[in-house]
Amino acid sequence: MLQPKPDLTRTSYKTNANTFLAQFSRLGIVCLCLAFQACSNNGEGEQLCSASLAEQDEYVTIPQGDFIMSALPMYTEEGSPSRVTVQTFEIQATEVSNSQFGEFVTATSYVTDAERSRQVAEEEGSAVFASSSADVTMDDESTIDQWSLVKGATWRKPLGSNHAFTANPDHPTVHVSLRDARAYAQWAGGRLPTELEWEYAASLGLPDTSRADSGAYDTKGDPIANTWQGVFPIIDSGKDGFKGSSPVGCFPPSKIGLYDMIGNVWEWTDTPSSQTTHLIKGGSFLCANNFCKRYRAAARQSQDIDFSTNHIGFRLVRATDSSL
Ligand SMILES: [Ca+2]
Repeated sequence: MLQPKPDLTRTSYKTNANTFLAQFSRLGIVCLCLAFQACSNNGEGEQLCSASLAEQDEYVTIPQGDFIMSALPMYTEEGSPSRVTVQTFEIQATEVSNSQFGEFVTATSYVTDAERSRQVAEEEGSAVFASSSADVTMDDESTIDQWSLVKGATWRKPLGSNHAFTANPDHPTVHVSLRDARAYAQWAGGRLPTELEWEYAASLGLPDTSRADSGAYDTKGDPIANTWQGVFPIIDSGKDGFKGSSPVGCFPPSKIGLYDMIGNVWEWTDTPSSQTTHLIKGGSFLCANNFCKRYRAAARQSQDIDFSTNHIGFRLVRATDSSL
């Protein structure tokens, strides 16, 4: 049965997690979460990384072909399956990393929307989610246990300027708006993928297109992408090796050599869903079985184009040499 689309607008980022906390508290599931925590690992997992730094700059050629878009839909907004044809293009093997985005900022002195909002409006900021189980250093006064709008949360300081945590160069860059992602793309000589291109590339790489979650879990139920294991938003067991984002390319590549198409961070597309929103794809480290099974190629989410969060990044596409 299809499930309704959640309301994830700018203001509701603060309320969704609170609602779930209240529900789970009433059900007494906190005890269950403590059990999860007892058996969780430390979430570091850096040793799992398989993509080399060189692969951060690589593109994979996607051949012309057709595929079933919106296959195995799970939520209302995903619509119905349909066969569509896609022209050839190239797509980045990994999500754009902080290191790559930093090169762009150094070269252009670009200022992101999240950085601008910190300067111009008291109520503005970028959305941050950090659970109490996240492996980051926080002081007592600024601990965040659900979504919050945080002034000073930027790609440089994903949890805000008051936190000691500084962006890892190899993690996907986050707190980027659509404008920010497009600016990087123009500088780097690429563009953002359409939803069609993104979903086609993700689908080609799935281990088993007959299983909706085959990009996130293997046939034994073990994670093969960075999502959330445990009861969202209370406890992330980190069974996949990471609580929060992971360095780009830390999980096995897809069948066609793409990393993190499923999970890690959502990715901007250049496909609008309204006058003020664009579609994001792929799910993130916050997608959990009990809340957001959007760790699938067909999943789609609308996102305010001038807004940013710590679980949305992007990757680029470009024309193939033969089509230039
Ligand atoms: Ca994870």
